[in-house]
Amino acid sequence: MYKFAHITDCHLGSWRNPKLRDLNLQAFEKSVSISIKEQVDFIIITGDFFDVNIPQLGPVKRAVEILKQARDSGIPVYMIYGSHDFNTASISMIDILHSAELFIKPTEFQTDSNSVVLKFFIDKKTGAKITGISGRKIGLDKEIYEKLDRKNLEMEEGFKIFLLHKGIQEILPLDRNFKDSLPISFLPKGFDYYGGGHIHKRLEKKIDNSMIVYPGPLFGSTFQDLEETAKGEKRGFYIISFDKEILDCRFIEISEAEILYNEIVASKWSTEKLENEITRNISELQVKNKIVLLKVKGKLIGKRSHIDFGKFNLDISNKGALLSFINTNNLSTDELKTTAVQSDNKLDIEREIFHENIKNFQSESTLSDKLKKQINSKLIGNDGESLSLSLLEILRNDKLENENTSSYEDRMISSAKSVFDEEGYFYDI
Ligand SMILES: [Mn+2]
Repeated sequence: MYKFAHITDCHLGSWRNPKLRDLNLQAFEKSVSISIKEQVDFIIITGDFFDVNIPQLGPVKRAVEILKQARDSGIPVYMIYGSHDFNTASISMIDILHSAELFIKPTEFQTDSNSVVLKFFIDKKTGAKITGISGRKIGLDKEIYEKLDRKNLEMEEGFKIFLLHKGIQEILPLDRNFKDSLPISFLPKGFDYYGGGHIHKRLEKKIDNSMIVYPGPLFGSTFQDLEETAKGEKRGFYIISFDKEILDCRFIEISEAEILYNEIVASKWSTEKLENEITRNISELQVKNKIVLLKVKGKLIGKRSHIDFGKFNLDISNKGALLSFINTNNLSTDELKTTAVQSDNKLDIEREIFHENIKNFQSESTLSDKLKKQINSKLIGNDGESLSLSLLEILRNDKLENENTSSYEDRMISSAKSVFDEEGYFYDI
């Protein structure tokens, strides 16, 4: 009997928050160390290994070390790319790992105008025949599937695995809208195992003698992922046992941190009422060592800016939470009234809008009085208006061609800081 592990959607390097970024890397490390302990014969990874095509070097170093652990244990890794991993216009980090032979990419094909002929990669030890198609940005891989020479693949004898980074319409749950999926008829029939990535939900289905498995992300890369984990979605990977056919599919849960999700729905509440409800809610929560997600939604009478959400975050942290996030995206208020402006040119209109809205500005109550005073002197009135206009000017800069999101963000942040440099930083001494 042989075994392989199926891991997907690691999104290594995702999360700006260092604790979350680390938990995500830990989840990957754990999945590989369990695979080594279980003595699997090989590992398959079905895309979105990295979160962006040029990730930060810290997570890359960890990823390389972990992949090397598998290699040193004699376990080959077969990996296809996901839509997040690469950019067709330039070299991506994943290509460098591939050049260093940290994994095998079983996606080679020959093509002419009418057909795409995929090549099988035969795993030396087990004889398993592996092939697959990497995911691309929406739609670009559709042509490959349309022209795929399925007959050749179907005629091949032996234990066969097909890897894809795309949803299959027939097995996706109906209650959610998944973009970018294909009908099952586009896939070659009769493979023993179809390993899927891209869908951030665990799916498992047997059709005739074939198993179709989407393990879902190892940890998750968005707040929606974490919210679903908190609501009971299990995260992890699969270990599959086989000889001439599949003998067993086992899901291994990876849970690096408990996630607590809570919702507060305001129904035309005053700011005082909402503040009291949040305080009561927080006092009742058991948050120790948990990631806390608090969603505050509904309708508020009064100004949202009068509620100091930063303070509530601090309260949750002080109770021992690992991390806390308060999401107020769906909290509507009547504070965003239309601002009437008189001017007819863009710059004056912008200045007037800042002039009107800056009146609502309030600094966070947890700051020291000294700091508040400094902040107020810079951010309110005419100074505040000039500062806002300079920042707006910087925000007009678009992402450059081939510039990835994190270097774009770094560039924007350092330009924005230069505005504060001229004006003077805020010091709490
Ligand atoms: Mn993904």
